[in-house]
Amino acid sequence: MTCRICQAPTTEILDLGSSPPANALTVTADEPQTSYPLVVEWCPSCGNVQLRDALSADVLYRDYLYTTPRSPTLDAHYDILISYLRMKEILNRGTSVVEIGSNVGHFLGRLSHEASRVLGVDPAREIADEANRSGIPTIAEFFDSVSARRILQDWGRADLIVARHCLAHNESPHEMLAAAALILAEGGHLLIENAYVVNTIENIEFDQIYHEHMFYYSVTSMSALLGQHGMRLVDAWLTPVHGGSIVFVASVDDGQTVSSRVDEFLTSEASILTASSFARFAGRSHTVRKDLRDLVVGLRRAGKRVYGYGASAKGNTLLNSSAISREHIPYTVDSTPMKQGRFLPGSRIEVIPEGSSHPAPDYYLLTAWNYEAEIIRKVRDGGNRATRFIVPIPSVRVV
Ligand code: DWN
Repeated sequence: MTCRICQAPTTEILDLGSSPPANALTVTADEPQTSYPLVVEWCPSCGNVQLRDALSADVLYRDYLYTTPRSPTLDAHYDILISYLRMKEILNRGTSVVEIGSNVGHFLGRLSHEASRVLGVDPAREIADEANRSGIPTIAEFFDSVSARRILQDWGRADLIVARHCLAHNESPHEMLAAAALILAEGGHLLIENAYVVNTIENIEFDQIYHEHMFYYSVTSMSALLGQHGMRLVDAWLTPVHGGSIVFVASVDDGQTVSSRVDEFLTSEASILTASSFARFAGRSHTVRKDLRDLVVGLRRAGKRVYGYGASAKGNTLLNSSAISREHIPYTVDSTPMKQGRFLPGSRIEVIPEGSSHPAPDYYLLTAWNYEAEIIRKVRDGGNRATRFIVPIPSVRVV
């Protein structure tokens, strides 16, 4: 296939079979579902890692169910982001901020106390409505050159454009960056955050591979992408959220000082983003999938009850690629009202509220392992001292 960043030929890394979109939870357990291939490939020329098959944004996002959870882990991350932006003098009381993929506006709500004005852009209609009800001005549109022109006309330019966990979620990042260039004020900045491909392959986070994640960025590939749009990477740093993410800071102003971290990442990635690293990632992914299925099947055969914890997108890749279904795990607990009562795509596991009346299981499979400490603390503080936890990534273990 062809790299969507630099058009060079790509090499297949991992084929996880076909599955429905990770957030396509169904209303009934037998609702027909369409499955699509999940094949990851790598571009040796620019370092880009991408899905071979990109689904249309309408299929993925118009009736989207993921709402950012209220989480101490994420709140602490928002504090770090805001402190960084203020320290770098990118954010102050006069700053105009647009957030792409703003979801229900948790982060934008925090930024609204630090900036002069904020605007959210999110294509999921129900989620945008929820953000507006909570006072975060949000337009229910995809961020592209059409919506950008309307923002420019109706709202004005942005000194800061935030794109957390959404630039990887779009078949054409070129369209998003071209649209960003239309509304970015002179001397403005972009803050882009996504899962970091080095964490994905080194921590065997194959469950980060799902149809929404069309790109798996590195400093190498992000630099190549930004360069095609007259933008420069001026800083990059790691954060542990969502299993290990990277924050990119870009500017169109050539006079900006570039942090030494950028070159340090480029150097380290040159020895990590290699064919042998990807082959090791693929091999260890197969091992985790087999170990997880063997453990869950064995526990079921021994009469143990296993529930999922967290109806996460990554959890659906973990379950479906490990051939684990509702015959092994009858329920998954989740805090998201829109997900409760629905059924997970592919596995057809029913989603039930946290603290539901169902008796606690013998084991929770942490399909939201990125909140391991927070979830275990919540379960224990709730008086459940018996249920044990299966943590699947980077290798299957019981705690
Ligand atoms: O890139 C993306 C990341 C940032 O968020 C999106 N494509 C979609 C989404 O991925 P995810 O669904 O894997 O994200 P989370 O935030 O890891 O999902 C956690 C799930 O667990 C949510 O449905 C909420 C739920 N949860 C819960 O039930 N109790 C979460 C916490 C913290 C809890 O205490």
